[in-house]
Parts: sequence; C-alpha cells; structure tokens
Amino acid sequence: MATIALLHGPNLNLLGQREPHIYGSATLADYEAAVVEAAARHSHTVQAFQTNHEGELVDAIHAARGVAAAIIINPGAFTHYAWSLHDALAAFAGPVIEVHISNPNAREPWRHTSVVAPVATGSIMGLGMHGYVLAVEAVAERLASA
Ligand code: CA2
Repeated sequence: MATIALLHGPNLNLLGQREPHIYGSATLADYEAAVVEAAARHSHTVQAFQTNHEGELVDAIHAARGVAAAIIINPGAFTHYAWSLHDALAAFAGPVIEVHISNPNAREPWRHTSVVAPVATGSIMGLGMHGYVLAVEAVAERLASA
C-alpha cells in the first residue's frame, strides 16, 4: 500500500462553479473522490492538496518526498511558466503524472508549452475526470512493478 499525492494548482478550487463549457460541472471534491476511489481499488491512499500559490505548491512537492510514492499533479496555469515546479518535481524520485482536464494544445498558443512535461513520467490531457483515473492506473501499474 502506498500514498499518492494529488496536487492541484491555481483556480482549480473553482471547478464546477464557472466555465462548465471548458471544465465541466464536476467540483474539485468530485475529482478528489474519483482519485481516492480509483486508488483504493489498488489499496493505495491519497493525500490531496490544492493551492493558488506557487511557493505552496513547491512546498507540497517537497513534502511529498519520503511520504508519497507518486505524484499526480494538475498545476493549472503554472504548467506554462513555473520553472520552480519543474525543479521541485525533478527532485522527486517516484512517478509523476501531469494531468489536465482540458487539452491545452487545442487552446490558446500560450497553453501549448508545459514546463512540467519534461520532468513528468507521463502527461494526460483533454480527458476530464477519466484522465485522473487513468493517471491512478498508470501509477498503480508502475508501483506494482517497482
Ligand atoms: O485543463 C486543465 O486542467 C488546465 O490545467 C486548467 C488551467 C489552465 O490554465 C491550463 O491551461 C489547463 C486553469 C484552471 C482554471 O480552472 C477553473 C475552473 C473553473 C472556473 C474557472 C477556472
């Protein structure tokens, strides 16, 4: 049994409250519950955290070291410019799965770059909540064969 850190960046606390045409109607609590349920099927537990502050997300990645076996992270708009997250994730030993609800590559050009992708084990985007479940499956598979 392992702990998976589920980390969300800025504005994702607003899920389900605005822009449902882009992000759907599910709330952040719904996303977290789906990840907890998927992880439980593999006897893993989840520590979920959301922040609107870059430094707090860096701190959460540091805190995951030695506690969590894997990180599933949706860094929100930090994805596109926050090199501090790149460096923090590079120092994490386990699998890191980058997840996006929408497909940033199908949106504005500034969303087409991810500074997190080069240090992620894999990236999943555009699949909504299903993407998070797939991220758990990927983590579980990797932890089982580690
Ligand atoms: O598609 C994703 O998951 C994103 O990470 C979401 C970020 C966006 O900056 C990335 O390019 C792609 C934005 C999250 C904002 O979430 C809101 C949810 C509801 C209402 C307003 C914002």
